[in-house]
Amino acid sequence: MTTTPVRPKIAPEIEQLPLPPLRTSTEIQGNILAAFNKDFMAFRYLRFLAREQDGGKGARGWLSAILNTIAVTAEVEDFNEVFSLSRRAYGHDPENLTATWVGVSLTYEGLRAVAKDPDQIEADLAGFEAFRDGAARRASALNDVDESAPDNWLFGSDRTPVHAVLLVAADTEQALNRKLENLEAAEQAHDVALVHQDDGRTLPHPLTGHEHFGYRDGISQPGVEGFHRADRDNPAFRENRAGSVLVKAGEFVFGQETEEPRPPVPKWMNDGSLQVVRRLRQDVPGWNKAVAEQAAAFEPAGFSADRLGACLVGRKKDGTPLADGTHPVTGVGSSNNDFDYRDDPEGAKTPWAAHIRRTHPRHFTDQGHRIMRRGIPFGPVAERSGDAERGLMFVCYNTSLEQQFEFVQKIWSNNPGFEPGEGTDAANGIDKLIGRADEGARQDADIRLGDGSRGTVGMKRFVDTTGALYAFTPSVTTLRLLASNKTLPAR
Ligand code: N7H
Repeated sequence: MTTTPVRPKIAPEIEQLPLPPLRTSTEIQGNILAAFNKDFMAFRYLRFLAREQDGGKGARGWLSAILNTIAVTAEVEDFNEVFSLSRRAYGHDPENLTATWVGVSLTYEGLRAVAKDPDQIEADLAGFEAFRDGAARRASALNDVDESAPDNWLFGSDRTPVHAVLLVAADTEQALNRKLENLEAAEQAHDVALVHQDDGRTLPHPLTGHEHFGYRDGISQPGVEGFHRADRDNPAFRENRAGSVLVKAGEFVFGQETEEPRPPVPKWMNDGSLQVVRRLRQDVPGWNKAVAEQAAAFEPAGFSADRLGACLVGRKKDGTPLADGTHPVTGVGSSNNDFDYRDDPEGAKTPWAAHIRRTHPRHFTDQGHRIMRRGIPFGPVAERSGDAERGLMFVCYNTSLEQQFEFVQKIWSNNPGFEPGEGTDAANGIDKLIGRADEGARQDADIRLGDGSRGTVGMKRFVDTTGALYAFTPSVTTLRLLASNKTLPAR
């Protein structure tokens, strides 16, 4: 019998190595470790209408109906690997290679509504305070106030509670709509109501791969031990991704080793993750105008808006970091992430206020505060439709909201007294892209560059939270147990 190889053999030696253990997981849902890298996405926030009358029967029926459409790590990464190998081998996207993926997550209330024993959920999650509270109750601690307050949210507030979230990802609008029709039918059949839907879209050329302020996104991600291979010469880093440190898998998936010891979790949480979804509206004309005005006040005169924008992000619009690279380019893959801030303790090249430095201070901190980002823009580009809303559907996965997502937002981005470690004088203001300090604290950021350029950026934030939630993304086994009303395995 002849078999046709699925993958192009551009690197036979690597092809023959055994796959890392998590790479073949059919338990861990897609998008946690293996990204839903698709141009068309829908976020459906759902509520179980009949849970009080039927004791969760409808919700379980719905879960059973969608179970076999849930994408898992192995299939998503197989697809992504073939896709990128073909791109590298032939220089263009492979033809006729498409896939539509669905992921499902449950909020704390959603889990309690579906589970056979809601008291068990409550007891098992006693240590997960942020998840139990939900995003709306954590809003004021994260300074989601005024325009960003839950009262104004499209989903996730007390007015707009959510039990489940579906992420649907496809290659074309038609494929996405076809899948959405099936999902809608399942919802209707089981008394599941749509609270709100967001549509994520990759921006059109020339902004493809960039977000609405114009900056290239999706460059820096943690590598994951047991999912990505280690680089042969630098085993602390991911293969073919210079600068991408390998982080313990337990930071993103329950049941695996974490960077620092954490209390054990019940068995039913294994192979699951905590998902953060934030609909972050961006005021693009407001940002552009303010950055130009603030740059004009810098000394000496002539400091450009582009340069200030790059200082606030830490990268130029094309993704080039302000930091110098650590190693010369030696192999395949992009080197635009191969840097740290070791030679720049004062922020003379990459200001401490820069978004990428604030959200990941690299060697100034340990790896216990990393997040796996899976965002996609929503809304039309600013020049095409001035009035419509636009922004970023920010999604990330982690296993401790307190130590990871909330830590980054609150202890780092929002904090004018930010202390990354000893030997630095970094308390020079907040992350002006996403940060907001406590009321009464300083809301600005000082920038003092090596060439003597200097100024203080006092503009307001042009990113508002317009919906948010925390959800649990269970393993396939746990989804099955929930759907069939079985008892969940404890510790
Ligand atoms: Fe951020 N932006 O377009 O300016 N982000 N981000 N982010 N972000 C990053 O390196 C952006 C947000 C992180 O490892 C880049 O991939 C925008 C939140 C982290 O070096 C750009 C919004 C949080 C990193 C942006 C937004 C983070 C990162 C550079 C909201 C967490 C990696 C591209 C509208 C609380 C840092 C890249 C590293 C990178 C933008 C939100 C975190 C361009 C517009 C809410 C950890």
